[in-house]
Amino acid sequence: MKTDFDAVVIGAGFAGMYMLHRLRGLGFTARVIEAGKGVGGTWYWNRYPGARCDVESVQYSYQFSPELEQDWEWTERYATQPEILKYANHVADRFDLRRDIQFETRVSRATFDERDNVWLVETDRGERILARFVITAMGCLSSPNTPKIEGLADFAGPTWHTGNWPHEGVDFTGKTVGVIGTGSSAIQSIPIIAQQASHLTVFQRTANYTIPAHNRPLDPAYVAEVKAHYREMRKRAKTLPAGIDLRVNNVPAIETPEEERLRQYQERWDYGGLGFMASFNDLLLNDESNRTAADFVREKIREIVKDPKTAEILSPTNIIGCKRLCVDTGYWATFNRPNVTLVDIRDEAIERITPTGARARGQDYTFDSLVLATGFDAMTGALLKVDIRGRGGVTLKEKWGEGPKTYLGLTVVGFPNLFTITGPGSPSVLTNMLPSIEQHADWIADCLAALRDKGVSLIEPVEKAEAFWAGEVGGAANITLRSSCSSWYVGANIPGKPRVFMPYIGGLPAYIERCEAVVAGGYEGFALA
Ligand code: N01
Repeated sequence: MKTDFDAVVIGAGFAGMYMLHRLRGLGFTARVIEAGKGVGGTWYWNRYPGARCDVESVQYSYQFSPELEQDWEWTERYATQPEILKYANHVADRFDLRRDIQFETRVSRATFDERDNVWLVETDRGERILARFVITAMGCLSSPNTPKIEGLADFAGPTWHTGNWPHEGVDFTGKTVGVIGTGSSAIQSIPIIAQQASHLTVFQRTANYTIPAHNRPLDPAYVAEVKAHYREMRKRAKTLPAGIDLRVNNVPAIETPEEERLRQYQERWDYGGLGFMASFNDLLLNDESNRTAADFVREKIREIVKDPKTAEILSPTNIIGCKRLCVDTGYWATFNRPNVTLVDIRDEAIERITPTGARARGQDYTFDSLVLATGFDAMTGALLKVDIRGRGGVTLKEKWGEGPKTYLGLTVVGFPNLFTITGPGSPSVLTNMLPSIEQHADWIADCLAALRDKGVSLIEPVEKAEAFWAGEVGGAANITLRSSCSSWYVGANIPGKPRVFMPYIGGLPAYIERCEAVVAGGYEGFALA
């Protein structure tokens, strides 16, 4: 049957953009459908004050084009959201991507037609597009979570979600502001909002760990050095579980004398960033080891935060690195400011939002602007917002009723010719997203080319393979302490969401090896027709 395109790609963030580039390079026709007015995905929507990536800029970048790597200049150790968005736009221009991207359009439904083996993709503009393949590139953290707090709609002032920030920006000068949440987005924005606002009230449900960024402008000599050795750096990164080239101290904390342990933590605290968790190799495997790292950070909080009661409330009690570790600039010290109030809502949820603020712990807090830094319906949220229907009219929502199941995080039984870039069951959010995206897009592109060469029109994983992968994902999760807390990794932030550790935590090298073995085995685990 004649289709409009070989593939429809949903989303024009880094995943959709690179997918389009690869498909075009292989001579496939593709249409990318994007809800925003521009490219950039997460960096298009998350424009809150202080937004930046906490993977270092020289690593949080595409590696498919050596020319792009050499030409682009990152200016800071951790790139700001505007700089990353500029980069995304540069890539779109450089590779002439926009002509195949349809902006300001949402895919509302995608239905697999079993008779003709095609996908019918419908949009909120009323279009009906036929394609052989559907490739989702919607991001893992792109469906903002607005909690159901009583009275939220009655708040008299403006309410913003960090994940859907106004493009013209928000000036908090002279405003009184309430922030709900203390995850990465809050930890980045709170220091800046506190500097602008006349008063800031922070509502904290779970105290979080954060490590100083020690962000700085990049030294041209360092950049030249990176550029001269980009290939080696990328190669090293691929050998490490998170796909980030950082120094791993491959010894257990538990077997290290206390003095040396503290020296190691201090060195990494001074260096800054996510590498703190690579101080030892057992921090996410052994409770006791983990406690040594957590104690170190709690001690830092006590040193920085002057009021002991506030320091105590800010001190996390859970496993460090269980929820996503944060990276900050001046977060703890912000709570020494006289214009900042911390409200501990761990044991008592906010009673209600009132027209002039919030009522919590029997007290009224007033503010004229409200910031919801309340995160996302992670990994499955964006996928399930689209009405995706596979064989027999079964929806993806029905299929994933008890939690997502995929083969390699890339494909789903009952949904032939559907690929999910960085889908649940992939390492994605536990890794540097850019190389993970490229690995997925490359795998999909190569797969489509192989199918074409073989004259195969249909690919679908078999039950056994999907069950095997679910076992691998669950098995890997059970070994680590990361599955032990109420994080978005397990869907705990969304009431009613099945509690399943969604990403694959076995590490990028093991994952890549598996993906390559599947191909070498003639697409082992898939039925080809
Ligand atoms: O969201 P979060 P985020 N009442 O889910 C609280 C990536 N990211 O946008 O922990 C009160 O982490 C919630 O409390 P609790 C990164 O992967 C990266 O900050 O559920 N509070 C929590 O404190 C990150 O992990 C970067 O108890 C409520 C907060 O809101 C992910 O995105 C920057 C509540 C949500 O924290 C998500 O980060 C930013 C309620 N009803 C984000 N509901 C960088 O690269 C939720 N909360 C730097």
